[in-house]
Amino acid sequence: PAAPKPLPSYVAWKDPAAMIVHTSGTLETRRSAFGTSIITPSEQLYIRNNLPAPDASIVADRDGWEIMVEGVKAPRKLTVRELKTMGLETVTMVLQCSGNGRGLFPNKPSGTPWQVGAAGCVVFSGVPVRAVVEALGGVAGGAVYMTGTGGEKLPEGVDPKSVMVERSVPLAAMADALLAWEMNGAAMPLAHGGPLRLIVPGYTGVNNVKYIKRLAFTVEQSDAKIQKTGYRITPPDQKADESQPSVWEMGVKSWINSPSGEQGPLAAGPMQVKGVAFGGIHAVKSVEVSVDGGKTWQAARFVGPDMGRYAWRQFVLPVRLAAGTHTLMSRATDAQGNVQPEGRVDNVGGYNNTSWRDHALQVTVA
Ligand code: MSS
Repeated sequence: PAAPKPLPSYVAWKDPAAMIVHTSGTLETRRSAFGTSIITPSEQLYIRNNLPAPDASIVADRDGWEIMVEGVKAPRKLTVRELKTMGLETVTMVLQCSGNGRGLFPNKPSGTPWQVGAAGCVVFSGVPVRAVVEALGGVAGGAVYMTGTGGEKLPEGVDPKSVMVERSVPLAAMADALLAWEMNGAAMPLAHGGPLRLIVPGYTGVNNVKYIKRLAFTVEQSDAKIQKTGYRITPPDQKADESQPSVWEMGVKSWINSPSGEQGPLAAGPMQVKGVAFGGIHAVKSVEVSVDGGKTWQAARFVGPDMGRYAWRQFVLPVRLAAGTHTLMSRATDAQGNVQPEGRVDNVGGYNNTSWRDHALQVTVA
């Protein structure tokens, strides 16, 4: 096998043993690296950059970073220093790429073949967007979307709209959204969007715009390519267009992290089946585990504190496995009674794979 790719220099501080480097802009957390203490350490959190990360000079003066707020009664530029006077909230949440699980689609859609590791559970702190909006007189008439623009320098000689990271989400998402400057108890790393990142709990990764330089309340969705035709649930064999659902809210999902089968045959006898479960936009309520390929299911137990609606919960089920091959899988239910589906919704981009069958693990017991 080819030697593992080294960490790109802008994320040289990541834990190399925990990461699978797909490309310089796509790094996945190894299944075996998810511990059982809920929070994903920043050094082990996945990375997805649609554009090269900005220069480190943008975090030299974090408090001086400016964001333009538009589509409010009193639009204006605000510095992070000013935002810090306007409010403070903390949210623990699952940050998950829209394409997490793409590598489990049998037809191998183009894009990074993520397994389960384009996700993590992290703590963000910042000012609630609604506090900022209130301070600026409220949302201006007619706006139904919240649109965030990333602060990357765009490559020259190409249409800016074709590359810029600008995402619109329904205005309702403002209720729990933050402009965050801190992650996991430290200043927001540049690679994760420092100095300032838009946080939209319950929505897929792409909607959480890094190095945000503009927040606008808009009547229309952004006309950037990443919004218009990118990140849409495009049916197989069709072309992406604006009539198809945008990849926004996350659905109920779970997977097993251990035993992973990665370390070769397991010793027969007692073992703890462990994994993560989350509801996406709703809280997760319960999770079941099957060790016989989905024929029978047993309720697993959540371990550790409940960190709120948007966080994942880790689960455990003690089992005894005899010699042979076993298929392990998990299936979560959210607080609204939505059950993680057996199948996936096929789509060109390979987005939103929550299928419990696709996430099954084969383990060999000797
Ligand atoms: N933002 C910006 N500005 N840029 C870019 O590139 N990306 C996306 C988000 N945001 C971007 C942004 C994506 S796509 C994702 S996932 C996320 O981010 C990730 O994060 P981290 O921190 O992990 O890297 Mo898919 O849906």
